[in-house]
Amino acid sequence: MNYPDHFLYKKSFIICSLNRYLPYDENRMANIDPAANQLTDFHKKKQTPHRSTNPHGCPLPTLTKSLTVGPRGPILLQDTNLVEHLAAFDRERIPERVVHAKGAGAFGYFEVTHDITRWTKAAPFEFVGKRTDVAVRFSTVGGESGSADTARDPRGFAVKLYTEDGNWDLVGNNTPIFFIRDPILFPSFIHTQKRNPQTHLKDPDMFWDFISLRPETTHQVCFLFGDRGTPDGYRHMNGYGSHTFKLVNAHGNPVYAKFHWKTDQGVKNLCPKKAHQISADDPDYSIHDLYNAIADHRYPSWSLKIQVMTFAQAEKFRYNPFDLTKIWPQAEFPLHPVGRMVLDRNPTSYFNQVEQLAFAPANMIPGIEPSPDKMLQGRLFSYVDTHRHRLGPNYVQIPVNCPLRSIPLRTYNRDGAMNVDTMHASQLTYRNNDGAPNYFPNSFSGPVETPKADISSYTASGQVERYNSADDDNYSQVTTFWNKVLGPEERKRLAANIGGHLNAASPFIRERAITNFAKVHPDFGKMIREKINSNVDSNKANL
Ligand code: HDE
Repeated sequence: MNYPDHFLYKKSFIICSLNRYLPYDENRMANIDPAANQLTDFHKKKQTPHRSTNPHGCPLPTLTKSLTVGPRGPILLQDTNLVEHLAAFDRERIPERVVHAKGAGAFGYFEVTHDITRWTKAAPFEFVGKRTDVAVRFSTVGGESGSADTARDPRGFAVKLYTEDGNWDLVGNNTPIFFIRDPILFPSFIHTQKRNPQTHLKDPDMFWDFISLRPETTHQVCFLFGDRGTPDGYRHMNGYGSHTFKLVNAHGNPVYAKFHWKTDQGVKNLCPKKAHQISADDPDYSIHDLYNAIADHRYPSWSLKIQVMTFAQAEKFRYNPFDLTKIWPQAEFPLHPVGRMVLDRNPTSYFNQVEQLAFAPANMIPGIEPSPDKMLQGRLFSYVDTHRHRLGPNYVQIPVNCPLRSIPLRTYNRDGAMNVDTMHASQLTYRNNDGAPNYFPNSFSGPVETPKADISSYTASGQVERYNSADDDNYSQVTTFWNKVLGPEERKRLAANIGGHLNAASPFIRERAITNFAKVHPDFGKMIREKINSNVDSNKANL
């Protein structure tokens, strides 16, 4: 039998959730790879098959024989079941996410463990012990939907909380900071992480050209090329809301805050060699690991903590507290415990519940508001825009995106492509608004306004201008990171990882990048240069 490579690999080895290599069949028999057993488990539950139907519910006489004139064809157009089958297949794929295309999803709940109502009136934090349903999607960023899970890349950490005041999406990463601080640079930045439009290859020149021309990327690059750049699956990494948000309490008093999800499994990373090996052996390692942990009832959890900054502190703070390339020092802004998120349910349809899962930083609820962070402001637009393109204008009616706890849901929006709000209403909360008027104001008990849900008022003033933030202190926090956070071995690994990658860029780009890293610390630049030189020497030795 001519198995594709992927099958051969599965037959011989599989990386089980315990992170050991075991022969595939042993894993199966020991039932420690529930993902691999999915079909067998289905078969055990369902001994007698259902009849198959076409999508309109009509029984199918055959699934293997087209309708032809004579045994050799041609095929009749009358074989509408064949036509329907091929047409559905032709349309199976939707556009993948332009970034974060590869990912894994799961469901569970968030539970409040500590009262934070002095800072926010947001529904999920109403009282200690309150539980809110969540949907989570973890992802890599740069690769396509078939790319390897263990690539060096930031990881997405997106959480949707289904609250009574609507869905709140905290769409973060596994890093507390980001590469850039002005959203106008995002498309260019992402282009440099993706493929060269002529060669369709990843291009180290593009990557390092941009990075070295925009030194505000330095801080995040040091996370990316450090140990945390290759986390061991999704369960062993922290998540961060990253931006500064505004929290508002029931009296309308605001503070600024940052969200941190701390993994209860402990942070665990893969060394570059192992990450590389796994990318060949099990490119879906992280999906596999998450699925099996949940199927085995080893439910992963994260503790939510927040940092809080008052408006008075923000005003006097020594740098821009809304700059996404910088952290807030925990010595000055300590972490306050809030609650715990547990993932205890796997998706039953990857496509419906994960591929079509749509997060948007704009989805905020009363008690949580945007700060002036320019990056966050840019994101408020971008996500809903991409969903309309990727999933269609009524993407919120896809059950996983529906604000299921916000009942009754009443909107003056109507119709549009794929509006299904009256179909099987038991699942959905729209139901054409039960016949309520579709205009406002009206005299017929149409849904009314909720002034209390409005954002807290604030003053904004300043000269309208395009401000250049390129040199807004790009190095001092990175220097602290190098001097105080990293130990000698971590520094060596960071410099070696950067040197190994930078080596592939053109010499003038390399020089510019080394000059930037040397501004963090002269040793840093020196160690990167040494790594590059050692690569050159070993290349010569290999000739
Ligand atoms: Fe995203 N980002 N992003 N991003 N992002 C998307 O939305 C965008 C940024 C993040 O599992 C896209 O639905 C802009 C920061 C995650 O479905 C897109 C900017 C952070 C996910 C988009 C940023 C993120 C996305 C692509 C700069 C961490 C995956 C598909 C202003 C704090 C969510 C989609 C999921 C996805 C735009 C920067 C996290 C194109 C314009 C900073 C976790 O809309």
